[in-house]
Amino acid sequence: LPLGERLRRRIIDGEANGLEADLSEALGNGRPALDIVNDDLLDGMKTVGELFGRGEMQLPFVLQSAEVMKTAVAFLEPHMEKTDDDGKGTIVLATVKGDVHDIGKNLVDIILTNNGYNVVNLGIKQPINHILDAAEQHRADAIGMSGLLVKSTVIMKENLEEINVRGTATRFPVLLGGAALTRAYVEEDLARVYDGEVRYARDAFEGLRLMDAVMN
Ligand code: B1M
Repeated sequence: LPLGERLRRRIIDGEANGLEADLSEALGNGRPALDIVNDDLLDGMKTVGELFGRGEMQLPFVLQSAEVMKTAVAFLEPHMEKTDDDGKGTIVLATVKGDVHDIGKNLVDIILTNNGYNVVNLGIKQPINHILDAAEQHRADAIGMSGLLVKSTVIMKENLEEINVRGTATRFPVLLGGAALTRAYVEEDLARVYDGEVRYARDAFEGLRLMDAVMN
C-alpha cells in the first residue's frame, strides 16, 4: 500500500505495530507533521466513525483506533512548527460534562500552544463550575469547550446560560467545537442565549484564527 493509505489503515485497524516507522518515513519524505495528521490520520478516524455509526465496528475497536491516533499525534507533535512568541493569551479548554471524546480537543491544545497561547487543558467530562473556576483563576481571555455527542450540544447551551447567571466580571468569549455542532446552531441559536461572544470552530485551525481575533 502507498504510505498515506497505510497510515490510514493503521488508524482504522487500530494497529500500532510499525506505526512509528511509517510516520518517520512520511516525515523523511518531507511531509509536514500537521499534514500527516490532517490528511491521513483524521481521514482514518473519519472512516472509523462511519463504520461504528453503521454498526460495522464495535466500541473496543474504536477505542483501539483512538489509542493509535493518540500515539501517532504524540509522535508527530515534536515535529510540528512552533512560533517563538508566547504569552499571546490564555484559554481554558475542556470537554464538556458527560463527554469523554478528547482527541479533537487535544489537537486544539497542540495548535494553540504551538502558536503562542497558554492553554489550560482541564480534560474530559468537565462541569461548567470547574471550567469557570479555572477561567477566573487563570484570568483566561477565552473559554473553549469541546463535545462530540449530540447531548453535548445541549450541555453547551446550559453552560452558556450558567455563565450568564454566574455574572462573571468578564463575559468570557467562548469557542465551541466538535462534530455534533453546526455553525448555525452556535452562531445563531446559542449566540441568542449568551450575553458574551460565542463562536464556532470547525477545526483546530479555525480555533486558532478565532483566538487570534479575540486577542486583537
Ligand atoms: Co464516540 N461517538 N462514543 N468514542 N466516537 C462519536 C462522536 C459518534 C459520532 C460515532 C458514531 O456513532 N458514528 C457517536 C455520537 C453520536 C451522537 O451523539 N449522536 C459516538 C458515540 C455514540 C459514543 C458512545 C456513546 C458509544 C457507547 O458507549 N455506546 C461513547 C460515549 C462516551 C461518552 O462520551 N460519555 C463513545 C466513546 C468513544 C471512545 C471512547 C471509544 C472513543 C473516544 C476516545 C477519545 O476521544 N479519547 C470514540 C471515538 C474515537 C469516536 C469517533 C469515531 C471519532 C472521534 C474523533 O476522535 N475524531 C466519533 C465519530 C465522529 O466524530 N464522527 C465518535 C477525530 C477528532 C480529531 O475529531 O473531535 O471532531 P473531532 O475534532 C475536530 C473538530 O470537531 C474540531 O477540531 C478537530 C479537528 O481539527 N474541534 C474543535 C473539536 N473540538 C474543538 C474545540 C474547539 C475548536 C475545534 O475549540 C474549543
